[in-house]
Amino acid sequence: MLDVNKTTGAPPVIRREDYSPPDWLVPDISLDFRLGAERTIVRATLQVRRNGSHRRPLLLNSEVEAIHRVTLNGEPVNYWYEDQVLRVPIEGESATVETEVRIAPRANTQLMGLYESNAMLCTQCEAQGFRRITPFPDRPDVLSRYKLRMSGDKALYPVLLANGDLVASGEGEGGTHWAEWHDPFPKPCYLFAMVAGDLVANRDTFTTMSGRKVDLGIWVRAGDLPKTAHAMASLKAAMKWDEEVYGREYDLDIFNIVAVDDFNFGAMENKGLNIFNSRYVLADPDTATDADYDAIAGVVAHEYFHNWSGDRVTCRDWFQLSLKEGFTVFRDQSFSADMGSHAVKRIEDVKMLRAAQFPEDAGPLAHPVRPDSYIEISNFYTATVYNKGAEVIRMMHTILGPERFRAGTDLYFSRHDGQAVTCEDFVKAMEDASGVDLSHFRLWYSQAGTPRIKARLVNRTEGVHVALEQEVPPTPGQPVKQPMPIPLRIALLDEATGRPTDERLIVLDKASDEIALDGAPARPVLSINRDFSAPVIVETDRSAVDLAFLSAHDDDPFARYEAMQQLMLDTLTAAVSTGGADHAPVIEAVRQTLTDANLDPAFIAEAVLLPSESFIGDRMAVVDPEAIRARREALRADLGRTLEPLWRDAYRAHVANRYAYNPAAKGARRLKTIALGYIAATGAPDAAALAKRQYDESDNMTDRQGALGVLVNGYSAERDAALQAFYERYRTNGLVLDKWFTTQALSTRDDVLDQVEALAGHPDFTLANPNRLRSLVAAFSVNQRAFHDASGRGYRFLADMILAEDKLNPQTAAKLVPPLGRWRRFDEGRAALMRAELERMVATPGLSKDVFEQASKSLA
Ligand code: B3K
Ligand code: ZN
Repeated sequence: MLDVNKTTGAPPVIRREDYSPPDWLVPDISLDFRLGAERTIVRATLQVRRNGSHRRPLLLNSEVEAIHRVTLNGEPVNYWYEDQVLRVPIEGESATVETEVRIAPRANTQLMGLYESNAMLCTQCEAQGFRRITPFPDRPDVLSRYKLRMSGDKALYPVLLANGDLVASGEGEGGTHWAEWHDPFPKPCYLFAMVAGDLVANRDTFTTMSGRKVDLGIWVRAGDLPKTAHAMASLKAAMKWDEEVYGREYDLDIFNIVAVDDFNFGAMENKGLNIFNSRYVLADPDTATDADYDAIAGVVAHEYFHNWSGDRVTCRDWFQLSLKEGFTVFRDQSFSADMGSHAVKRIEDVKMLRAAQFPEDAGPLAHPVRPDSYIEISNFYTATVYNKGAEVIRMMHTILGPERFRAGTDLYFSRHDGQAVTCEDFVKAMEDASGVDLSHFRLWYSQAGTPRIKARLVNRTEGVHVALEQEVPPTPGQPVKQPMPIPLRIALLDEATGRPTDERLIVLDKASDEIALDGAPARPVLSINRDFSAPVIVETDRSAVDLAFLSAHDDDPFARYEAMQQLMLDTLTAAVSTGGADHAPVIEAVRQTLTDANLDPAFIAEAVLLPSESFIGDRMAVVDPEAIRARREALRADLGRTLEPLWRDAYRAHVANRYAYNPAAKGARRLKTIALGYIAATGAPDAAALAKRQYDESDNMTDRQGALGVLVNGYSAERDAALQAFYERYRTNGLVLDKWFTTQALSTRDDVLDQVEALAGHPDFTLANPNRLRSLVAAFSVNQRAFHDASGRGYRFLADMILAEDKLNPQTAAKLVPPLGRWRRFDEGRAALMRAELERMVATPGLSKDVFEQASKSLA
């Protein structure tokens, strides 16, 4: 139901400045669940305590099917239920409030609260799902100790799990059984979880740094057990890493993970009982790609790390979401870098930031890392809060250095253990532990928009200087910006020898500045924002020659990659605006990289890939999807043809013998398939056969999906045969079938829209499963050329899907809106068509506030 302002008809806006502490605390809660998929009865006993001196009633958020009973200190009470809030008048300073309600897990298509997925019952409470289970003050600064009892049919639900420790279990009447779980750590209700289902566990143990043994379990359906080894190895590695790098020890005797097929996002860090989208648990070489393996390790680590950064120290209110998410993403990125290649991981993280966060920061949905207002908090689990938030933490790490940063996190955890705190508390702990003043730095939390830096070298009589300017663009609600403190790692490379000067860190904190660089060589070339030290866009006056030089010599791997990307981007944007450009510098630079025997194949693979079509579009005043596609394909074909012998060498050199999952084998697989793509781009007559052979002979999903991804862009018989074979082989494996949908949605063929529309009518397509929906619809919306078809068909398709999904699952529907909000970046014809779809959505009766917020803000 849409809670609306009675005069304007719009749903209410929640503002950060309106925060006030809770009127009532709930130190203890006991829950009793009588489980059933059709109906579950929930009884809750809340011990409540007045917080401060006021006479206000106890307010409980409640979005349940039916409220059966409410009592106060054992007596019936005159409660009042309106606008999904249950108000209980209380005279004394403390009381016992009991409620009994009914909920309907099977009818819960929103997948928030208690719901059914594949015959299992499971929960999702963050951010505001607990109110769909039982009436409660559903806000993260109300922390409670939980006791839970659940009972249900033993045959349907042989396994009963919840947060904390199992304290008792037994048999009940009529084929039922029960279990009691107590969680000793006070927690906000968004971390509540329970699961009932027919599951088996991969069990293991971990001995903590103080010698305590922790029982680990990864719970899945029986047939999936062989696919849990990688998740378990990742979990143990993460537990060890958090002890070594942050001094954080696990605190309960049990840590469980449960895999669920129907899940709104990646996974959830509930205390002691993480619930995961099965795509971030299940893997074997036949069904999961290297990217899947890496993502599993990253997400398992992320959720585990939340045990401290999120659970032990949680958020005061939802505006502080980046307190736990930005910090935890930084922690998982650092973990994955330590487990593999720092250089490649940094490149991947920056690619992700540029693909998801930069466009958000440049569009109508731009918001600060710590937002000021929201209509629906689910819409703020964004790349800004997560990925830019992680960059903000990383910049503090860079400015303070690793030792002082660690002193800061130690202080943060000890000072705030068991509390619900703010981003400000985190920065304050960093300041207090390091003695470094971060007052100006706080702007990174409050100002939205990606800063743009202009940097150039200037010769002064005293020597070489770097001249810097910054500009932070206006964003909704923030027309004028202050200059930000921007940490930039800088070095100069000697054009004669290729040698770098010592790297130095400068912090640009004014609108413009000029900084002397000592010890400059005679012919210096600027290497800046090394390791991507700040999440900014850097413009320089470096020539194609300079960029090619850096792409061959820069000693910072990220800067080296970046020089090549910049060279490619400059070439492609020139080609799009003038209709043609000199490809030679790019071809030479790629040749150099491909033949540099000192480089790791995984790095080469990243370096030789052209920037994506959307990234090219992001750098243009008006995006021209057709021209971008045409010019990018022309450069790809030219690179393919001119360097064909090198691509064929690279292909042959990296045809792996047998599958192994390690950095070297992963890099070889990646470079091999990229080389295959370039061979196909030449139009070579044997390309389809080569790809089909890779498809047929591969012993792993990375190679198989890679081959399919190359074939799907062409018109060969091999393409149809491989797509058919893939479908037949994996039709019963939902996660792999998602790849089949995605690969087709990303095709560069002209008829992709027809294909996508047909796939939406495929019997295996469903709106009920968020993974499947995203595999087709979200994937299609990033296929720039196809989605932005001048007819507007792509826009209509997306809007139809959003409206259909909104009826089932508003949270997941709303996540699909942002591509339509980019209309300002396109020509008038496309902009009008995109706006028309947004207007159609906003005018739809019964629209959720989730989609309303995204669509109405996108129109503004
Ligand atoms: N904290 C959850 C995300 C919940 C999203 C709610 N809309 C997973 C994570 O970031 O670890
Ligand atoms: Zn998280």
